[in-house]
Amino acid sequence: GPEVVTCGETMLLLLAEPGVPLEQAVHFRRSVAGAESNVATGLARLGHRVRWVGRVGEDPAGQAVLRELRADGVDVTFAGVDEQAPTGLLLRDSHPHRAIDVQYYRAGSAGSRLAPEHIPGEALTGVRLLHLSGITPMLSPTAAAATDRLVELARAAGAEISFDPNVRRKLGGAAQWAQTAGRLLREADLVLAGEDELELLTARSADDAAAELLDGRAHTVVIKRADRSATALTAGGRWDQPPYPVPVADPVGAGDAFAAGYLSGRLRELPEPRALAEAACVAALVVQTATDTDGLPSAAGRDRALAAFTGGAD
Ligand code: KDG
Repeated sequence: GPEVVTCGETMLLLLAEPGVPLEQAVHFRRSVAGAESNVATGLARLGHRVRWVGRVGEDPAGQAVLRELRADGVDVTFAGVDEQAPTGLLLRDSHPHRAIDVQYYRAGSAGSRLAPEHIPGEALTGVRLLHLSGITPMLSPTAAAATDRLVELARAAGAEISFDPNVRRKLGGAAQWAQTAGRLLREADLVLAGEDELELLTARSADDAAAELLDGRAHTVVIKRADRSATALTAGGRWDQPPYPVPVADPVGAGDAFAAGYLSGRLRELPEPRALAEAACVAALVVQTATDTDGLPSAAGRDRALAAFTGGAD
């Protein structure tokens, strides 16, 4: 069985040709996108056994989503097909500097109709880690109830819970994010969050929020900063990780790549600085390529890149 389970909505992505604003774009590349399945793909390529749970429509987009996940070795045994609703779509452009235009066509989608009854108890049997994001509970009340069920199942299985808020302002206002994702934030054993996200969800500075989470359930909080550096905080100390300098082609997916890199390090019980370095390395590989997942490396690819980034010093 899998070591890791993730759950969320995965959509068909239509990505405009590089640099062209969405409104002007004529040529699109088809890919798949979903924060949690991006993490699953990242972990699978790094050699971990990982399962994605979610719903797609009974349509070609849904087939494409499942086929791509399967091709990367992600277990989709517990992915479901909704005969009444379509697979969600995401259209976006990409640009290294200006803000990226993301348009969702996901209201009422199959993924957003996820509900607790779609998650059988066996979905988490023997699992070490459940990874969730704040997007899923923001999709619908039934999807929020599904994340509650996953949290219960993870606890019953003795699995850890990692959480990335992944705040997407198009999915709701600040108060709704604070309430809905804030609840999951406090259930997590391991938090990976942007500085601004921690501020939004807790109405405190990121450092105060981290201290409070560490006083609660969390054993580790990783804060990702706007300058792309990161800090890991635990009861045992604090470690800073600078970003590896690379040319950015498409920054979307960097957070998911960072999470996959970091969680892989933690699953292999590496020391904190090494897990952070691997996280930064995987993120640096993903931002150099188009789509959310093109740049996600194999374990060997990660090790080669990290050796190059650190001058072979590690
Ligand atoms: O994390 C990258 C995501 O933004 C993308 O894959 C789509 O899940 C997605 C979302 O809801 O924005």
